Amino acid sequence: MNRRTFLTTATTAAAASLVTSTGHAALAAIGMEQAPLPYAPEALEPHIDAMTMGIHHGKHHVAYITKLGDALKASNLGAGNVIDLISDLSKVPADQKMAIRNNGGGHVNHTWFWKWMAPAGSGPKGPEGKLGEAIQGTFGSIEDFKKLFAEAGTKRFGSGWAWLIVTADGKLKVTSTPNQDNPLMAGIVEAGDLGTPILGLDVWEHAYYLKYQNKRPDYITAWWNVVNWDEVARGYAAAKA
Ligand code: MN3
Repeated sequence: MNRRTFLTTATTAAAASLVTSTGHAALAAIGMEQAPLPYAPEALEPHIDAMTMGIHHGKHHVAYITKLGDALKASNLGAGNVIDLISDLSKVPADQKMAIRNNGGGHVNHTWFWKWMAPAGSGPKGPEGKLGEAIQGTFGSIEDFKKLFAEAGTKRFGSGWAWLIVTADGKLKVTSTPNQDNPLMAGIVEAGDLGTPILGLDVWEHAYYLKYQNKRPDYITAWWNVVNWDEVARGYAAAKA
């Protein structure tokens, strides 16, 4: 299996883990598991350090999954598509809504986040092809897009995410959400900021504090080196299809 095949397989597995049913003891009953990282925890060094990746994937993401499992059980909701569930929380009992919003968002956002990164130099250095053209057409230039996206991450007060989304009318937009909310969450996110995320950046302190401490802008600058532009282009093509 070559590297590209491996990454594609791992990405597919990561997507499938949102809906399939095997593995992880705590989740067997509700039909979810956590996919392994599609690269070694140290593979994103020096931009993202191995200890941060290990704790982030092995502790933080696992905690979201475990708590999501508890909340789904308490809701009498069985195995299903977590993305569909968090996109429309109306089926969730009131007393479990916040837990499913936070931990379902946490699980989905992190599943995406791992595949939106790849070792520096393993793929294109920036957006190419149709995605590159759309970014330039929308934001003026790649640099202008990166500046806007970085600002969305830097200005997000407290914990949250910066996003590049494809809106329902097929346009690109940079947005930001607090906590573990994401741009699919209708009724929670402002209507104009709803869309399909094709790139997202975790700006919770747990994503960068060990290496960057209070310097969130330095983390964001370094993070561009490990963006998996092939995966972002795949997401763009799928969202436009
Ligand atoms: Mn995180």
